[in-house]
Amino acid sequence: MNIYQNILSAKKESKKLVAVLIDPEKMDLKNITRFLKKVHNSIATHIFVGGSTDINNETENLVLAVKKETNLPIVLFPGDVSQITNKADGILFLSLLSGRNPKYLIDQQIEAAPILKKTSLEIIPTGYILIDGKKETATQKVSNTKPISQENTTLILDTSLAGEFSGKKLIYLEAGSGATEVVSDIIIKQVSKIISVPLIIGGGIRSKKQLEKAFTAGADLVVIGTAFENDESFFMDLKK
Ligand code: 1GP
Repeated sequence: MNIYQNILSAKKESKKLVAVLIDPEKMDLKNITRFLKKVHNSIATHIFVGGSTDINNETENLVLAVKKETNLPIVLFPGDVSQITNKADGILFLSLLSGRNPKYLIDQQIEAAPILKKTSLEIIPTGYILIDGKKETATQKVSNTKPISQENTTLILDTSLAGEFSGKKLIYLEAGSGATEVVSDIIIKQVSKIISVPLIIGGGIRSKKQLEKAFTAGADLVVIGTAFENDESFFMDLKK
């Protein structure tokens, strides 16, 4: 499975991708079969696993449970180095480019490197950029960094470009889990125009309308977590 090549091909063919984000702290393993049935009946193309924290070290168990029942690619979206498991298919190797906290710019990556070297995970370098979603999010708290204001388009564009020029294969604009304001279509439009690597958008997307708006603006892959956790009937709107 070559996750990145598939994302690139999808972008080329203008096929839009949807990742369901499963947070190991929130998903009860007992519900995984029922949950995945809904995922499989929906337009979801990827499963992301991760959260800002995973206090009980549930990531590996969750990945194993998901893997048993899906053929969709399972991609780690880790809050930190403790959430790495070889049982997944790939990992977003994130650098928090919007922040100035060395821990999330390079320290965690150095700690992760020797662990990743021993795995067969597909490593996908990703520039992770927090955008103000009008709600203090877990990522902000944990990373002790501030998001970029949606008004500061220049900084968002320059940060995205700097990410691409430093070799990031994906740029991820993140309004934060449960954001009350999603990344605006104006920003998505401008960033997707200026970068040539695929663009991921996430944070606060709760309706098909918002999802389509993000796609029309230029998102290649949209990540949805909270909307499925709170109301699984949302999957009905995203039926194949
Ligand atoms: C958060 O981008 C993801 O890391 C998804 O956000 O939970 O708001 O869908 P939501």
